[in-house]
Amino acid sequence: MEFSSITYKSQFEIVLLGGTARMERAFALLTCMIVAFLGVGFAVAQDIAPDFTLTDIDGVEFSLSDYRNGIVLLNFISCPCRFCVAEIPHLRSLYEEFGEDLTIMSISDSDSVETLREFKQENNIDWIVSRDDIGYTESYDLPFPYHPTIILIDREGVIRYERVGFVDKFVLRSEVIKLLQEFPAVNDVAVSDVRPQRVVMPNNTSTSINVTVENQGNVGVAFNVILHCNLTQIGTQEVILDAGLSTVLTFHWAPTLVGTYTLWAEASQVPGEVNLTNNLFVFGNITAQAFLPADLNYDGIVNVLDFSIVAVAFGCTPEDLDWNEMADLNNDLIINILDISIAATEFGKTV
Ligand SMILES: [Ca+2]
Ligand SMILES: [Ca+2]
Ligand SMILES: [Ca+2]
Repeated sequence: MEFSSITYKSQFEIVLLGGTARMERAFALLTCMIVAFLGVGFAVAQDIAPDFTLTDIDGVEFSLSDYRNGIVLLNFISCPCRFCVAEIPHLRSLYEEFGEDLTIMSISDSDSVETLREFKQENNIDWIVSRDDIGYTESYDLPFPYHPTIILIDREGVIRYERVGFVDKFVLRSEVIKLLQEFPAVNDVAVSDVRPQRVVMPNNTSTSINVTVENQGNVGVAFNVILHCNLTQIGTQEVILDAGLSTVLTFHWAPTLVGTYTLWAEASQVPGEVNLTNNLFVFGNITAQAFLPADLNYDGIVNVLDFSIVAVAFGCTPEDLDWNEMADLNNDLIINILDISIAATEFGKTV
C-alpha cells in the first residue's frame, strides 16, 4: 500500500523545524510506514480511561462515561490518512459482529466537522464520528505520529489495549472477545415493588399505583412493564434503564366493578435474560367496594373514624388548609353541622 507523506503534513510542519524538505518527507514516509505496517504497540497502562464530553458531527453531545457499561473502541483518525481509511472496513466488521456490545467512536483532532462529515459518508460509517476540539487525544500521550490509533476500554472503564498504526479485524476481534468473555454482559431486569395508593376504594374511583423496576444487569436495556389486576392488563409502560439503576412508574386504575382483585406487575424479558423469577411481583389484593356516602376512610363502614375526619375539617371552606372535599357531604363548599347531620344519618351503615 502506498503511503502519502501528505497524511501527516500538519504535524510534521510543527515537529520537523530543521532539515531539508526532502529529508523531512523521507523521514515522515519511513516513520509512517513503520507505524502503519508494524504498528506501535505499547504497554497498556491499565488506567481508567479519562472521561470526556464531545459533540459529534450531527451535533449530539456524548460522553465516554455514557458507555461505561459496555466495551468502547476509540479510533483516533485524521481524514487524509490512508491507513485510517483502510482500517474502516475492519472496524465495520467488528461493528456488525458485536452490535451493542461494542461502541466505536472515530475521533479526529485535526479535521473540520465538514471534512469529517464527508469522511463518514464516503466510508459508510454508522458509528459515532466526532471532532476532538478539547485536546482529549493529547491526554493519551501517544507517540508521534499517532493516526490511526485504536484504544479498547473494558466495561469497567479501564484501558486494556492500545495500538498506534493500522491493525486488522482479526487482531481486534480477538481482543474484543477477550474482554467480552472477561466481563460477560448480564441482562437482568426486575420488578421490586408494587404499591397502590389505596387497597380499599369505592368502585369507579381512581387510585394511583407505583411500580418500582430495577436494572440488575450490567448493560443498559429497554423493556416493558405491565400492571395487571387478576388477568386483565391495567396498563403498560416502556422503560429504558442504565445498568444498576431503578425507577418508579406510576399507573392509574379505576375499577368499575365491586370486587377483590389481585394486583401484580411483570417486566418483559430482555434479550439474553436468564433470571426471570424477579420479573414478577405480586402485591396482593385490592378491593373495590360499593360507594358508601360518609365512609370517608373507605373502610366499608360509617363510624366514629369518619366523624373525626369531618371534625378535623369543620368550619373550613376551600380556601383553608384543612379543607377536605370528601368531608363536604352536601357539596355546599363549607363543612358544618349539615355535613355532620348527613354523616349521622349514615352512621353504622356498611357496604
Ligand atoms: Ca430478571
Ligand atoms: Ca369509614
Ligand atoms: Ca357542607
